[in-house]
Formats: sequence, C-alpha cells, structure tokens
Amino acid sequence: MNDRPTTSTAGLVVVANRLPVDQVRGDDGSAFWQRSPGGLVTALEPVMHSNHGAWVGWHGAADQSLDPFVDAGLTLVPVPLSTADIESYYEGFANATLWPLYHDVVAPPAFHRHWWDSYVTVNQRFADAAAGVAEPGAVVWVQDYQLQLVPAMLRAQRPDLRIGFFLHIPFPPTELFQQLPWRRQILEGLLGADLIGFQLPGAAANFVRLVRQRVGHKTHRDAVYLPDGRTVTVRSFPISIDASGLEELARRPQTEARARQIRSDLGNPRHLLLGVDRLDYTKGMPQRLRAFGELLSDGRVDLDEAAFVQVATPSRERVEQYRVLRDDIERLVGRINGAVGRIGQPPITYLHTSYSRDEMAALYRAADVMVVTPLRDGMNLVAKEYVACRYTDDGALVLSEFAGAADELRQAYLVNPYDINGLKAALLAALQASPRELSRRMRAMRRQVAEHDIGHWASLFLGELHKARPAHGKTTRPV
Ligand code: GDG
Repeated sequence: MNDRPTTSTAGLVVVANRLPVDQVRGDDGSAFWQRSPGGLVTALEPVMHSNHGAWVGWHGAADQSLDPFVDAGLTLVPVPLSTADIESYYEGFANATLWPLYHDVVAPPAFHRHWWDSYVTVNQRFADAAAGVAEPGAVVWVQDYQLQLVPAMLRAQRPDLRIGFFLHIPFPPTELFQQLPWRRQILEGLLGADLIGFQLPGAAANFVRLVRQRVGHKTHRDAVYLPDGRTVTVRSFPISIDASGLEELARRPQTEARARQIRSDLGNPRHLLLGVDRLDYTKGMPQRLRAFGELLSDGRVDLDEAAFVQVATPSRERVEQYRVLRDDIERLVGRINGAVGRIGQPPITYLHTSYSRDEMAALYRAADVMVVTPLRDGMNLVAKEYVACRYTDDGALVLSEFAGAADELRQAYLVNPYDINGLKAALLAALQASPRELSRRMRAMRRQVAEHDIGHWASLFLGELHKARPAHGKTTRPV
C-alpha cells in the first residue's frame, strides 16, 4: 500500500482511538501500512470514498509524530501519543477507570486525578486534529469511551459540524456512573454531539436519565434540550458485522478443509465447543471453563466425546488486572486438564494468541457449540460471527443474557453466566439438541444477522445524524 502526504479536507471524518492500519515491516526491513481487518472500516469504506473520508486516530507507535497520508484512497490523520499518554490516558483512564466502571464494576475501577488530566489533554489533541481536517459543514463521527470529551471540544471550535458519537461498550446504570469524580464533564463532553448512539435502548435511557438528574437539562424520550436551543438525539444502534463477507470466507473450500483439519487434530470429537475472546475479565471465561470441567467430572459429558478450544487473544497486557486474569485462567485450565484429562487428551485446548481472519472462520466452521458468556458486553461480535459462518444451519450458540447480542439472538441458549448450574444445563441442552431443533434456532438467528449487518448499522446512524441536525441549521426546541 502506498502512502503520500495530504493536506486536503474531508466531508466525513471518523475519529477513533486507533487508525484502521498497523505499521508492519517487510522481509527487506522496509516499513509499510497494513489495513487491520475491522468491521467498522469495511462498513464505512464506500461512504468514506464518496465523501472524501478521513480517519483520525493513533497509529500504534509511541512517541512518534507522523504527517497525514493517504492509504488505499482513505486519508489517515495520525494523532501522536507519548509513552506517558499511553500509560495515563489509554491504560489508565480508559482501560482501568472507564472500562471496569462501564462494565458493571465487574473489576474495581481505579480513580487517579493525573489519569483524568491526561484524558482531557489527549481528547483535546484528537478534537484539534479532527477540527483541522473537517471541511465546512462536514459530518464527524466520534467512536467510543476513549474519546467522550471530543464532541464538546470539537463543537467549541467548529459549530458548523454535524457531530455523531457512538459508544461501543455498555453505558452503566446511574448508580454506578455516579461514582466517577468527573461524571459531569463526561456528560457535557458527550452532549457536544448532535446524535449519541448506544448499543441498547437501556443504555440510552441510562444516559438520558443521568443528564436530567446531573446536568438538569430538559429531556423527552430520546431528546435532550439544551439551553442554547440545540437538541441532542440519544438512541440505540446495535452494531453488527460484515455478515456476507464472513459467510463468503466460511464457504471457501480452503476454510472447510482447515475446519476438518482442526477437528481431526483434536481427535475428531463428537462435540467441539469453542470460545473466542480478547483475554478480558468481562468475558466470563472462568465461568464457562468451570462449567465444562464440572460436566466432565460429574460424568454428564464424556471426555471421549467432547473437547473445548478456548482462544484468548492477548489484550492490554500492561494493565495489572489483565496480568492477574491471565494467571488465573491459565491456572484454572491447568487444574481442569490435570484433574480430568488423559494422556494425549486434555479436555481444554487453551490458545493465548491471535489468529488470521481465515483461521477464525475455520474455527467457527469447526465448532458445534459456540460458548459466549460475558458478565457484561456492549454487543459481542463473536456471537454474530459464529452465526454468519453457519450457512449449513447447524451448530448451537450458548450466549450470556448480559451481552448486547442477546437482545437480537433470542434463539440462542441464553444463560446467566454467574449461575454455574444454569450454565451447565444450557451447555448440556446445546450438546443434546436434535439437528432439527438446532436448525430451527440457527435459521432464525441467521436471518437476523443477515438483515442487520454492519452496513445497515452505519447507514442507520448516518441517516439519523443527517435528520438530527439539518445542514447548517439549528434544530429548535419544540413548544
Ligand atoms: C467492543 C465491545 C462490541 C478476536 N480475536 C481475534 C479476532 N478477534 C475479533 C473477533 C471480533 C472482535 O475481535 C471482538 O469483538 P467483540 O465484540 O467480541 O468484543 P470487544 O473486542 O470487547 O469489542 C463489544 C464491539 O466493541 C463492537 O462494538 O461488540 O461489546 O466490548 O470481531 O472476531 N480477530 C482475529 N484474530 C483473533 O485472534 N482476526
């Protein structure tokens, strides 16, 4: 991929913590940019191209400033982060304060004033970069919890812009959000947007209630009325995946051959169970492994018939809570394998690594039961990816009620991951279901995912953003 400097402005600007590219080194030592395969960039690519799109985000290397450049037709605007910024803005405030707080406090959030100061400074840097690249009247779409102050910072400089914000993770109940010492600043930061999107209606309602209680603005259903005459629309837009692209990959003969190979490497078990997650304490990995281990030790599942593959993709490895979690999981896997395994037959194959998209599709094709048990999750794309790959209308999805995806995938085997007996019962039901029952459930889920893919999500959001603020006009408060 080629890069060349650019100075042009853009009609659609996406602002996210990370750019959708990684810098990699070729065999000859030369550096080049490689597109990181994300649903968001795939979905936005057509509309970015037709609107002179630009993407503002960190390029992934600390202490390095880069000029904007064009990669495969997309203008990329790198935002520099120093080692200290990464420690306090990213690993600190974003991932050790906001992430646990927004996920129902499943781990204790840490509050440090210097992390907050860094969050403000870095958000301002992102806002400045976006303000610099957006053409007059442009649409700017800010992504996720790392950048919640950007909408207001951007509006202060560029009142001509239409600003949208989407939160990929849950938005907590008011009782938990109140713990945050900087709660009011966050709410006011978000209210700089014309449209604020959440994964679920409940999160949007939490936000509107907080704004009424904490900031004192008038609200009515999905609208917040600001004293300056602006109206902010707050709604849910459940995110999804590139379902047809993934299904196409799943259908390739190479993918099917690899799936057969995976099963054969595992000794062709009758039931292959699979978990795929970033190694994160919100994902409920210990709960599912414990449930599976107990089914084996109770004798309700036979070791000769079942194998569990858990892919745990390395994540946030410099954050203390993630190091502790990794040790805990590895100890648990070792204990279960030691207690119920046999020579050449460990019940759990644990893989702490990341895989290509091709390998992921093969794993989804190989698995009979996909086990997705987060304690809290904004959406969970893995659940939808599994469904998209099951074009043969088979396979079972065991899914936590606390994943956003449970709102749409009602035909999954829904579980409360805190209830280990309930989890065991759901795993057993999935393992013992008739092909007819599995096909009935899978067909309904596949229809849902095919009709509500990532393209649908992006066009709903952008369509609503155009309605929320007519070009160059102020929305007025209804009488
Ligand atoms: C956040 C929210 C929300 C994982 N390992 C590998 C790999 N992956 C891919 C999966 C999936 C994605 O990463 C993970 O998405 P999830 O939705 O499951 O979870 P988070 O990373 O926590 O995402 C979540 C999401 O944002 C979108 O709004 O759904 O609730 O927490 O696509 O396939 N991909 C490859 N190799 C791996 O090893 N190629």
